[in-house]
Amino acid sequence: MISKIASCIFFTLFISSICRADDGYRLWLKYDEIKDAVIKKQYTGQTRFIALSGSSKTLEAAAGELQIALKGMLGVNVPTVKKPVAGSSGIILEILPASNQRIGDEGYVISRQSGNIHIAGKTDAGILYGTFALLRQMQQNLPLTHISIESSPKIQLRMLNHWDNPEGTIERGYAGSSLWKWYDLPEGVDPRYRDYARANASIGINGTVVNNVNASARFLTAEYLHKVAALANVFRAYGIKTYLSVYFAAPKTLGGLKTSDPLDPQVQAWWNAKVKEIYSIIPDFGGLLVKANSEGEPGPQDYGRTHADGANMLAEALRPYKGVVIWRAFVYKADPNADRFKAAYEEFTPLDGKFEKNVIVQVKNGPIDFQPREPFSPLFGNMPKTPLGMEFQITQEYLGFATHLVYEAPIFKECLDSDTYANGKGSTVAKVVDGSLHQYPITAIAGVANTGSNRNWTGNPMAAANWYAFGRLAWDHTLSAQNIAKEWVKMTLTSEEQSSNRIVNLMLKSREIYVDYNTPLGLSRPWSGVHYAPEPWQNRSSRPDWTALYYHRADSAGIGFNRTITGSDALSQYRPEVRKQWENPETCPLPYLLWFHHVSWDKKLSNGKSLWQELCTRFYTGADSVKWMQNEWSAVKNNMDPEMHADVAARLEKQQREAIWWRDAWVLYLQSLSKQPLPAPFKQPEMTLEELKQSVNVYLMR
Ligand code: GCV
Repeated sequence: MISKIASCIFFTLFISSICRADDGYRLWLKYDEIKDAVIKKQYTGQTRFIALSGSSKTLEAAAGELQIALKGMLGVNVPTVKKPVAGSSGIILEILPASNQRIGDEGYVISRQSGNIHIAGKTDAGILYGTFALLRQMQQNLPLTHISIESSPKIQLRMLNHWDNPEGTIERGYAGSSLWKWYDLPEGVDPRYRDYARANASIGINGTVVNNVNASARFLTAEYLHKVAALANVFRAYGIKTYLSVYFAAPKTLGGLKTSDPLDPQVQAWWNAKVKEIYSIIPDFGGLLVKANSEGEPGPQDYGRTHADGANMLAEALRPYKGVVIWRAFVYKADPNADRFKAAYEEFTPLDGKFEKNVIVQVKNGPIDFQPREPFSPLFGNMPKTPLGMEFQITQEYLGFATHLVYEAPIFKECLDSDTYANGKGSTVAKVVDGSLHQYPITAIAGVANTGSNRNWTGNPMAAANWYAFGRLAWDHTLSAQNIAKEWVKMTLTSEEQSSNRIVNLMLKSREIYVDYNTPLGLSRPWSGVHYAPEPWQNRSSRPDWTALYYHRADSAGIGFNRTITGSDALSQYRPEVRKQWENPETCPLPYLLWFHHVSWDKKLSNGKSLWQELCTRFYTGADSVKWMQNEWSAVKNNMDPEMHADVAARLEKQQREAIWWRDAWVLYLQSLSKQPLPAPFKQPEMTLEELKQSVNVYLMR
């Protein structure tokens, strides 16, 4: 029997959402009534019952989801039964034997047999994923008559990383405050947690790290562990394990020990006891995520130990419970002579093979920090004996927060499809991460979440597509950015064909447009500050690698960071096939040019323009293209919810202004160095450089 309470919660939220304009709360799980009468009739005839023989919270969740969805889409109350009803057609949820070779543990098979739709999996979670896959088909009004889908995730741990703090703020969060109401927990359990779990399960996410990697030791107190347990209790039915980020110095600060040295037996004993306590409170706890010796966080190097020493100590504590350590490779030192690009490789490759079996090293997609475009991190392909997990950022720290529309699937795909050449041609980053290249025993992918307390979860309703795309690619990295966008748009915005195609096209172009006005030709901007306003002139900070100049190196001769052998030689961290292409400015792809070369303003590029002309062209066409985005968006107005349309339209308007702001800041600043006129037909910005700097200062004022 389906838990009445659970159905009731879903239903209340669901109905309250459909009674008003679309506020985005339902994300891609809208289940609006199907307008096409023929399809509706077909579906109704094919889904007269839901048969489930077993019983578990996960199966109840699957059946409950089907009931809500069918009620919404078809307007019928579909009963759950123990056995298929003879003479009628329905959906059968069934467990496959563990020996089944066709699918993995979390995989599913959807098939048509004797008039019924079978959703089969080796585990209840597999059936739940299959259920959502079926609903995805129905929400797109695809025929079910010969449905035959078989799918298993390519990566084992598919996680969200929340950078949420105990007081409710979110580091780099742009959609309100934390979803987790720490002060109400563990007694107060917001029904929204279940909807969060539903959304994640629908895209195959099976793990969530609930707190910031800049971790507060508070999360390790019994008080907070019980709060986290209350969340885990909700997530469990949806196949989601809960993880925590930990503060490496907790043995000292929380445990009162004299040290947090990972090789100190007392420290090991402290972590052993702490982990035991965690599992006594959260029996299916997933493991620990650690940011150590990075940006001021404590770590094993504080005691002259290595990252492996630190990770292995935690691994030992977690091993009895089959928990994992996820150790981040995001490290760099404040050395004015070093190239930050090289830091992670230099610190981690010597440790390859030195980590315990239950350790995963989590690597950001690029070598620096979630830039609008980065080459893939050279760690991928260079640690064959250490499982490397991928860390993408879904939240738009460098992508215009919740204002600018940037569809991120092309960013994720670009990295996953990059060839590391580690084992010859075709050794893509995706094959490293899914374990197939080096036969990693555990595989993981994480996305830094963009969710928050805003009613629509992600601030910009279009940013929900990035959450969706991350999950879909974490499940199957071979999916295309276009198909993912199509699914999402149909389920979320509009099923009208022309409008849907228009929005998909707009989404697919959005990232390149952003790069053009923001960081074209391989520029980057991880300089300190809020990561929103243009400040290419910024040259003062507590550390050199937190200035803009450190990254773009613009001067009177040209612009870009020389990472060839005559410069920092970061390129030597890549395989020869990659290095050879990128080290030669003539063959280096234009999108990466300034990542690797300091190029003179007059240098003729492969397209015949000088660097200066090409940069200006990108800045101007990028900013102009936002106008095009606005027009495209206007054109779909009549085919989608007006409230949601207006919300995005307003954000695009601001994006348009800010694209010009970025364009002008770069152009004026670079012009002061290049001393070149703007190429025709571009017009000189209205503000002077000084006025523009002033406008940024005002923006940054507290
Ligand atoms: C959680 C960047 C961000 C920080 C973030 C850090 C990290 O530096 O600006 O906010 O800290 O990356 O990934 O650890």
